[in-house]
Amino acid sequence: MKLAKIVIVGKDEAGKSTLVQNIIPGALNIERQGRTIALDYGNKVHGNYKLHLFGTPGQSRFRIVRDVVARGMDLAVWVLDYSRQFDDRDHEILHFLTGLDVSFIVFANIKPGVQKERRQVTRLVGDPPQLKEIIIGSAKSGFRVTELLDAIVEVLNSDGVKDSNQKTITKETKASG
Ligand SMILES: Nc1nc2c(ncn2[C@@H]2O[C@H](COP(=O)(O)OP(=O)(O)O)[C@@H](O)[C@H]2O)c(=O)[nH]1
Ligand SMILES: [Mg+2]
Repeated sequence: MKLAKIVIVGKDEAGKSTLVQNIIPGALNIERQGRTIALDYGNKVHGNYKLHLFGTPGQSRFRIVRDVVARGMDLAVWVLDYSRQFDDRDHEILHFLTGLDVSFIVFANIKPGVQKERRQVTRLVGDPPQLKEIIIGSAKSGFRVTELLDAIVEVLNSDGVKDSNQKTITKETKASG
């Protein structure tokens, strides 16, 4: 079993904490009045990985927390609520993600009344090399959350994540499950 650190980013109210709770019911959430101020944390075994999921705060004044939590991550999941304007905070996140040598997956969260189209996501975020997958789903209902976990494991396997003793990087083909 390999370990992976997955960091969930996105602006406030995108659905990051909801997603972590959906994947790991009862996951730790450090919040104040509903706002994540430090992090969400939970772990889950999926495929050949134990995934350690860290949700980060979305408000820009807590950006430092995100940057610290993100250190050493193996993969990022960007929860994007595109029922709202793609604004400066989204551009900041895009800039953050494309400035790193780490793969990311966009989880486009369905909120009511949104046209959920993949090409709308690529219109917003472009097609940077780090972007490996776009999953359109719902953090709240759990729609396509299993597909998100499958995609996480698939990207980790194709990136070749360091195993627990760090250093060794193994490129390997997708394992079953
Ligand atoms: N309808 C709907 N609402 C959602 C969904 N995901 C999150 N929400 C709501 O959006 C709000 C913000 O969610 P939260 O997980 O706290 O966002 P965070 O700030 O990114 O952690 C909450 O009221 C959630 O119930 C979803 O998939 N569908
Ligand atoms: Mg939160």
